Amino acid sequence: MNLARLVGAVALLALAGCSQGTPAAAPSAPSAPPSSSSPVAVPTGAVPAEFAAGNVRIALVRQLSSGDYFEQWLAGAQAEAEALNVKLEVSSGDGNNDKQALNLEQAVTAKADAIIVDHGFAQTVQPAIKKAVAAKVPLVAFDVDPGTPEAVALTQDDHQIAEQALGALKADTGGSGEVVYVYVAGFAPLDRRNETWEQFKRDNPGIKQVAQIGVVNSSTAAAVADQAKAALQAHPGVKAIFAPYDEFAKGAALAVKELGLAGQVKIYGADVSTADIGVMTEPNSPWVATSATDPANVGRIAVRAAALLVAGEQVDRALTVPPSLITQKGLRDAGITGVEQLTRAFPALTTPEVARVPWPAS
Ligand code: SR1
Repeated sequence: MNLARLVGAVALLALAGCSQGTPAAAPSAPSAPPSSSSPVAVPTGAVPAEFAAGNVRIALVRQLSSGDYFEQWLAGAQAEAEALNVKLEVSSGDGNNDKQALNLEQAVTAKADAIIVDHGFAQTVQPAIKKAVAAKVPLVAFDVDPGTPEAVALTQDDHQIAEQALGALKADTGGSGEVVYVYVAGFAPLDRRNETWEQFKRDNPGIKQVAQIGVVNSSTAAAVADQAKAALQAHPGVKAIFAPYDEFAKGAALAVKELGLAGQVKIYGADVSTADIGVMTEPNSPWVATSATDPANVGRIAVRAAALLVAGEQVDRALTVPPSLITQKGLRDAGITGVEQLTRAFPALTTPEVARVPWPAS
Protein backbone atom coordinates (compact mmCIF):
# COMPACT_ATOMS: atom_id res chain seq x y z
CA MET A 1 0.00 0.00 0.00
CA ASN A 2 1.58 3.34 -0.98
CA LEU A 3 1.60 6.24 1.42
CA ALA A 4 -1.26 8.15 -0.19
CA ARG A 5 -3.48 5.02 -0.07
CA LEU A 6 -2.52 4.47 3.56
CA VAL A 7 -3.47 8.05 4.37
CA GLY A 8 -6.78 7.41 2.61
CA ALA A 9 -7.45 4.35 4.73
CA VAL A 10 -6.66 6.23 7.93
CA ALA A 11 -8.90 9.10 6.81
CA LEU A 12 -11.76 6.71 6.15
CA LEU A 13 -11.41 5.17 9.58
CA ALA A 14 -11.34 8.58 11.19
CA LEU A 15 -14.49 9.56 9.32
CA ALA A 16 -16.32 6.26 9.59
CA GLY A 17 -18.99 7.90 11.70
CA CYS A 18 -19.79 10.47 9.03
CA SER A 19 -19.19 8.68 5.77
CA GLN A 20 -22.52 6.91 5.32
CA GLY A 21 -25.46 9.07 4.47
CA THR A 22 -26.71 12.46 5.45
CA PRO A 23 -27.57 11.88 9.10
CA ALA A 24 -23.97 11.52 10.18
CA ALA A 25 -22.27 14.53 11.64
CA ALA A 26 -18.85 15.99 11.40
CA PRO A 27 -16.90 16.06 14.66
CA SER A 28 -18.85 18.29 17.04
CA ALA A 29 -15.82 20.47 17.62
CA PRO A 30 -12.34 20.70 16.24
CA SER A 31 -10.57 18.06 18.31
CA ALA A 32 -6.84 18.25 17.78
CA PRO A 33 -4.44 20.06 15.48
CA PRO A 34 -3.82 18.24 12.19
CA SER A 35 -0.27 17.27 13.09
CA SER A 36 -1.38 15.10 16.01
CA SER A 37 -3.51 12.83 13.80
CA SER A 38 -0.93 12.26 11.11
CA PRO A 39 2.58 12.31 12.56
CA VAL A 40 5.02 13.78 10.09
CA ALA A 41 8.76 13.26 10.18
CA VAL A 42 10.63 16.48 10.90
CA PRO A 43 12.53 17.52 7.77
CA THR A 44 16.23 17.25 8.48
CA GLY A 45 17.92 17.43 5.07
CA ALA A 46 19.87 20.43 3.84
CA VAL A 47 18.04 22.84 1.54
CA PRO A 48 19.30 22.07 -2.01
CA ALA A 49 21.52 24.89 -3.28
CA GLU A 50 19.26 25.88 -6.19
CA PHE A 51 16.32 26.28 -3.82
CA ALA A 52 18.38 28.22 -1.26
CA ALA A 53 19.51 30.56 -4.06
CA GLY A 54 15.92 31.06 -5.30
CA ASN A 55 16.86 29.83 -8.77
CA VAL A 56 14.10 27.24 -9.26
CA ARG A 57 11.34 28.05 -11.76
CA ILE A 58 8.25 25.86 -11.95
CA ALA A 59 5.70 26.47 -14.71
CA LEU A 60 2.08 25.85 -13.78
CA VAL A 61 0.09 25.34 -16.98
CA ARG A 62 -3.65 25.41 -16.31
CA GLN A 63 -6.64 24.61 -18.46
CA LEU A 64 -9.15 26.39 -16.20
CA SER A 65 -8.77 29.09 -13.58
CA SER A 66 -12.23 30.41 -12.70
CA GLY A 67 -14.38 29.03 -9.91
CA ASP A 68 -13.79 28.38 -6.22
CA TYR A 69 -11.97 25.08 -6.69
CA PHE A 70 -9.38 26.44 -9.10
CA GLU A 71 -8.84 29.65 -7.11
CA GLN A 72 -8.23 27.77 -3.85
CA TRP A 73 -5.96 25.27 -5.61
CA LEU A 74 -3.83 28.11 -6.98
CA ALA A 75 -3.63 29.81 -3.58
CA GLY A 76 -2.26 26.56 -2.11
CA ALA A 77 0.26 26.13 -4.94
CA GLN A 78 1.46 29.72 -4.53
CA ALA A 79 1.80 29.35 -0.76
CA GLU A 80 3.88 26.18 -1.15
CA ALA A 81 6.03 27.80 -3.85
CA GLU A 82 6.74 30.71 -1.52
CA ALA A 83 7.59 28.34 1.34
CA LEU A 84 10.05 26.47 -0.89
CA ASN A 85 11.53 29.66 -2.39
CA VAL A 86 10.37 28.66 -5.86
CA LYS A 87 9.24 31.00 -8.64
CA LEU A 88 5.86 29.74 -9.85
CA GLU A 89 5.11 30.89 -13.40
CA VAL A 90 1.35 30.56 -13.89
CA SER A 91 -0.51 30.45 -17.20
CA SER A 92 -4.13 29.55 -17.95
CA GLY A 93 -5.85 28.39 -21.10
CA ASP A 94 -9.09 29.91 -19.69
CA GLY A 95 -10.93 26.85 -20.99
CA ASN A 96 -9.28 26.98 -24.42
CA ASN A 97 -7.40 23.71 -24.95
CA ASP A 98 -5.29 25.03 -27.83
CA LYS A 99 -4.17 27.98 -25.71
CA GLN A 100 -3.22 25.61 -22.88
CA ALA A 101 -1.22 23.42 -25.29
CA LEU A 102 0.61 26.53 -26.57
CA ASN A 103 1.38 27.64 -23.00
CA LEU A 104 2.76 24.17 -22.34
CA GLU A 105 4.99 24.28 -25.43
CA GLN A 106 6.26 27.68 -24.26
CA ALA A 107 7.09 26.35 -20.79
CA VAL A 108 9.19 23.59 -22.39
CA THR A 109 10.94 26.07 -24.73
CA ALA A 110 11.60 28.44 -21.82
CA LYS A 111 13.32 25.54 -20.00
CA ALA A 112 11.33 25.63 -16.79
CA ASP A 113 12.98 23.48 -14.11
CA ALA A 114 9.71 21.55 -13.80
CA ILE A 115 6.20 21.80 -15.19
CA ILE A 116 2.84 21.18 -13.55
CA VAL A 117 0.00 20.56 -16.00
CA ASP A 118 -3.30 21.27 -14.26
CA HIS A 119 -6.30 19.68 -16.00
CA GLY A 120 -6.57 19.59 -19.78
CA PHE A 121 -7.60 17.09 -22.40
CA ALA A 122 -5.20 14.21 -23.04
CA GLN A 123 -5.13 14.70 -26.80
CA THR A 124 -4.19 18.39 -26.54
CA VAL A 125 -1.55 18.22 -23.78
CA GLN A 126 0.14 14.85 -24.40
CA PRO A 127 2.16 15.94 -27.49
CA ALA A 128 3.78 18.80 -25.51
CA ILE A 129 4.23 16.55 -22.47
CA LYS A 130 6.24 14.20 -24.71
CA LYS A 131 8.46 17.14 -25.66
CA ALA A 132 8.97 18.01 -21.98
CA VAL A 133 9.99 14.42 -21.24
CA ALA A 134 12.36 14.40 -24.25
CA ALA A 135 13.87 17.66 -22.97
CA LYS A 136 14.23 16.07 -19.50
CA VAL A 137 11.92 18.60 -17.86
CA PRO A 138 10.31 16.90 -14.85
CA LEU A 139 6.54 16.97 -15.03
CA VAL A 140 3.58 16.60 -12.67
CA ALA A 141 0.15 16.11 -14.26
CA PHE A 142 -2.87 16.93 -12.11
CA ASP A 143 -6.25 15.60 -13.26
CA VAL A 144 -5.05 14.80 -16.77
CA ASP A 145 -3.54 11.61 -18.16
CA PRO A 146 0.07 12.50 -19.07
CA GLY A 147 0.34 9.45 -21.33
CA THR A 148 3.84 8.65 -20.05
CA PRO A 149 5.16 6.84 -16.98
CA GLU A 150 7.92 9.47 -16.76
CA ALA A 151 5.48 12.00 -15.33
CA VAL A 152 3.98 12.02 -11.86
CA ALA A 153 0.19 11.67 -12.10
CA LEU A 154 -1.58 13.45 -9.24
CA THR A 155 -5.31 12.91 -8.69
CA GLN A 156 -7.92 13.11 -6.02
CA ASP A 157 -9.53 9.74 -5.40
CA ASP A 158 -12.38 10.44 -7.81
CA HIS A 159 -14.01 7.03 -7.49
CA GLN A 160 -14.16 7.52 -3.75
CA ILE A 161 -15.51 11.06 -4.20
CA ALA A 162 -18.41 9.67 -6.21
CA GLU A 163 -18.87 6.68 -3.88
CA GLN A 164 -19.11 8.91 -0.80
CA ALA A 165 -21.62 11.32 -2.36
CA LEU A 166 -23.67 8.45 -3.79
CA GLY A 167 -23.58 6.64 -0.44
CA ALA A 168 -25.30 9.69 1.04
CA LEU A 169 -27.80 9.80 -1.86
CA LYS A 170 -28.62 6.12 -1.36
CA ALA A 171 -29.05 6.51 2.39
CA ASP A 172 -31.49 9.41 1.89
CA THR A 173 -33.51 7.94 -1.01
CA GLY A 174 -33.50 4.33 0.09
CA GLY A 175 -31.94 3.48 -3.28
CA SER A 176 -34.91 4.40 -5.45
CA GLY A 177 -36.23 7.46 -7.24
CA GLU A 178 -35.70 9.79 -10.19
CA VAL A 179 -32.34 11.51 -10.35
CA VAL A 180 -30.88 14.30 -12.51
CA TYR A 181 -27.19 13.80 -13.27
CA VAL A 182 -24.72 16.61 -14.05
CA TYR A 183 -21.73 15.58 -16.17
CA VAL A 184 -19.48 16.78 -18.98
CA ALA A 185 -17.29 14.15 -20.66
CA GLY A 186 -13.59 14.65 -21.35
CA PHE A 187 -12.45 15.99 -17.95
CA ALA A 188 -10.52 13.11 -16.36
CA PRO A 189 -11.88 13.58 -12.81
CA LEU A 190 -15.47 13.82 -14.07
CA ASP A 191 -14.94 10.76 -16.28
CA ARG A 192 -13.73 8.74 -13.29
CA ARG A 193 -16.69 9.90 -11.17
CA ASN A 194 -18.92 8.93 -14.08
CA GLU A 195 -17.55 5.35 -14.00
CA THR A 196 -18.71 5.12 -10.39
CA TRP A 197 -22.13 6.60 -11.27
CA GLU A 198 -22.61 4.04 -14.06
CA GLN A 199 -21.74 1.22 -11.68
CA PHE A 200 -24.00 2.71 -9.00
CA LYS A 201 -26.97 2.65 -11.40
CA ARG A 202 -26.25 -0.99 -12.28
CA ASP A 203 -26.10 -1.86 -8.57
CA ASN A 204 -29.23 0.14 -7.70
CA PRO A 205 -31.87 -0.51 -10.37
CA GLY A 206 -34.41 1.56 -8.41
CA ILE A 207 -32.40 4.70 -9.22
CA LYS A 208 -33.64 6.17 -12.52
CA GLN A 209 -31.57 8.80 -14.28
CA VAL A 210 -34.26 10.92 -15.98
CA ALA A 211 -31.99 13.66 -17.35
CA GLN A 212 -28.31 14.37 -17.90
CA ILE A 213 -27.23 18.00 -18.02
CA GLY A 214 -23.90 19.82 -17.73
CA VAL A 215 -21.64 22.51 -19.09
CA VAL A 216 -18.15 23.69 -18.12
CA ASN A 217 -17.30 27.29 -19.01
CA SER A 218 -16.41 30.53 -17.23
CA SER A 219 -19.92 30.73 -15.71
CA THR A 220 -20.63 27.05 -15.11
CA ALA A 221 -22.93 27.50 -12.10
CA ALA A 222 -25.27 29.91 -13.91
CA ALA A 223 -25.43 27.71 -17.02
CA VAL A 224 -26.11 24.58 -14.97
CA ALA A 225 -28.83 26.43 -13.02
CA ASP A 226 -30.69 27.14 -16.27
CA GLN A 227 -30.33 23.54 -17.44
CA ALA A 228 -31.35 22.14 -14.05
CA LYS A 229 -34.48 24.30 -13.99
CA ALA A 230 -35.56 22.92 -17.35
CA ALA A 231 -34.84 19.33 -16.27
CA LEU A 232 -36.76 19.72 -13.01
CA GLN A 233 -39.73 21.27 -14.77
CA ALA A 234 -39.75 18.41 -17.29
CA HIS A 235 -39.50 15.79 -14.53
CA PRO A 236 -41.55 16.88 -11.51
CA GLY A 237 -40.92 13.63 -9.63
CA VAL A 238 -37.15 14.11 -9.24
CA LYS A 239 -35.85 13.45 -5.71
CA ALA A 240 -32.13 14.03 -6.11
CA ILE A 241 -29.46 15.66 -8.24
CA PHE A 242 -26.00 14.09 -8.45
CA ALA A 243 -23.71 17.03 -9.25
CA PRO A 244 -20.10 15.94 -8.62
CA TYR A 245 -18.33 19.33 -9.11
CA ASP A 246 -19.04 22.29 -6.84
CA GLU A 247 -19.92 24.64 -9.70
CA PHE A 248 -22.48 22.03 -10.82
CA ALA A 249 -23.86 21.71 -7.28
CA LYS A 250 -24.11 25.48 -6.81
CA GLY A 251 -26.02 25.78 -10.08
CA ALA A 252 -28.33 22.91 -9.13
CA ALA A 253 -28.97 24.49 -5.71
CA LEU A 254 -29.94 27.77 -7.34
CA ALA A 255 -32.40 25.98 -9.64
CA VAL A 256 -34.00 24.02 -6.80
CA LYS A 257 -34.39 27.15 -4.69
CA GLU A 258 -35.80 29.25 -7.51
CA LEU A 259 -38.40 26.58 -8.29
CA GLY A 260 -39.35 26.30 -4.61
CA LEU A 261 -38.43 22.60 -4.51
CA ALA A 262 -36.08 22.67 -1.53
CA GLY A 263 -38.20 20.26 0.49
CA GLN A 264 -38.37 17.73 -2.32
CA VAL A 265 -35.06 17.67 -4.20
CA LYS A 266 -31.69 17.10 -2.53
CA ILE A 267 -28.25 17.66 -4.04
CA TYR A 268 -25.17 15.46 -3.65
CA GLY A 269 -22.01 17.18 -4.81
CA ALA A 270 -18.23 17.24 -4.84
CA ASP A 271 -15.61 19.79 -3.70
CA VAL A 272 -15.79 22.35 -0.95
CA SER A 273 -15.00 26.03 -0.46
CA THR A 274 -16.03 28.69 2.03
CA ALA A 275 -18.68 29.85 -0.46
CA ASP A 276 -19.89 26.24 -0.87
CA ILE A 277 -20.17 25.87 2.90
CA GLY A 278 -22.28 29.04 2.90
CA VAL A 279 -24.61 27.56 0.27
CA MET A 280 -24.84 24.19 2.04
CA THR A 281 -25.65 25.63 5.45
CA GLU A 282 -28.09 28.40 4.51
CA PRO A 283 -31.69 27.80 5.63
CA ASN A 284 -33.57 25.31 3.40
CA SER A 285 -30.48 24.54 1.34
CA PRO A 286 -31.03 21.47 -0.86
CA TRP A 287 -27.26 20.73 -1.02
CA VAL A 288 -26.99 18.11 1.72
CA ALA A 289 -23.65 16.37 1.11
CA THR A 290 -20.38 16.87 -0.70
CA SER A 291 -17.29 14.71 -0.96
CA ALA A 292 -14.13 16.77 -1.09
CA THR A 293 -10.43 17.20 -0.61
CA ASP A 294 -8.99 20.57 0.43
CA PRO A 295 -8.09 22.07 -2.98
CA ALA A 296 -5.37 24.27 -1.46
CA ASN A 297 -3.78 21.13 -0.02
CA VAL A 298 -3.82 19.48 -3.46
CA GLY A 299 -2.17 22.57 -5.00
CA ARG A 300 0.52 22.40 -2.32
CA ILE A 301 1.13 18.72 -3.09
CA ALA A 302 1.56 19.46 -6.81
CA VAL A 303 4.27 22.03 -6.08
CA ARG A 304 6.02 19.77 -3.55
CA ALA A 305 6.05 16.87 -6.04
CA ALA A 306 7.52 19.13 -8.74
CA ALA A 307 10.13 20.49 -6.30
CA LEU A 308 11.15 16.96 -5.30
CA LEU A 309 11.64 16.05 -8.96
CA VAL A 310 13.82 19.15 -9.48
CA ALA A 311 15.91 18.09 -6.47
CA GLY A 312 16.32 14.57 -7.91
CA GLU A 313 14.31 12.98 -5.09
CA GLN A 314 12.12 9.89 -5.54
CA VAL A 315 8.41 10.56 -6.02
CA ASP A 316 5.70 7.93 -6.48
CA ARG A 317 4.48 8.06 -10.10
CA ALA A 318 0.86 8.02 -8.89
CA LEU A 319 -0.18 10.28 -6.03
CA THR A 320 -3.80 10.05 -4.88
CA VAL A 321 -5.39 12.41 -2.38
CA PRO A 322 -8.28 10.92 -0.37
CA PRO A 323 -11.54 12.86 0.06
CA SER A 324 -13.81 13.22 3.09
CA LEU A 325 -17.60 13.23 3.07
CA ILE A 326 -18.93 16.52 4.42
CA THR A 327 -22.62 16.72 5.23
CA GLN A 328 -24.90 19.68 5.70
CA LYS A 329 -25.86 18.30 9.10
CA GLY A 330 -22.22 17.87 10.10
CA LEU A 331 -21.38 21.44 9.09
CA ARG A 332 -24.39 22.88 10.90
CA ASP A 333 -23.87 20.80 14.05
CA ALA A 334 -20.22 21.82 14.27
CA GLY A 335 -20.96 25.46 13.37
CA ILE A 336 -18.45 25.35 10.51
CA THR A 337 -18.59 28.42 8.30
CA GLY A 338 -15.34 28.26 6.33
CA VAL A 339 -12.64 26.02 4.93
CA GLU A 340 -10.06 26.88 7.61
CA GLN A 341 -12.45 25.74 10.33
CA LEU A 342 -13.30 22.68 8.24
CA THR A 343 -9.69 21.53 7.89
CA ARG A 344 -9.23 21.88 11.65
CA ALA A 345 -12.32 19.74 12.24
CA PHE A 346 -11.35 17.25 9.51
CA PRO A 347 -7.56 16.84 9.88
CA ALA A 348 -7.63 14.09 7.22
CA LEU A 349 -8.08 16.88 4.66
CA THR A 350 -4.47 17.91 5.25
CA THR A 351 -1.92 15.40 3.98
CA PRO A 352 1.61 16.65 4.66
CA GLU A 353 2.98 13.13 4.15
CA VAL A 354 2.07 13.10 0.47
CA ALA A 355 5.14 14.25 -1.50
CA ARG A 356 6.85 15.35 1.70
CA VAL A 357 9.88 17.54 1.11
CA PRO A 358 12.80 16.36 3.25
CA TRP A 359 14.32 19.78 3.76
CA PRO A 360 12.96 22.57 5.96
CA ALA A 361 10.61 25.01 4.21
CA SER A 362 10.07 28.57 5.38
C1 SR1 B 1 -14.14 20.48 -14.77
S1 SR1 B 1 -13.31 19.39 -13.74
C2 SR1 B 1 -13.75 19.93 -12.15
C3 SR1 B 1 -13.13 19.09 -11.10
O1 SR1 B 1 -11.74 19.22 -11.14
C4 SR1 B 1 -11.24 18.92 -9.83
O2 SR1 B 1 -10.95 17.58 -9.83
C5 SR1 B 1 -12.32 19.29 -8.88
O3 SR1 B 1 -12.54 18.30 -7.91
C6 SR1 B 1 -13.53 19.54 -9.73
O4 SR1 B 1 -14.69 18.86 -9.31
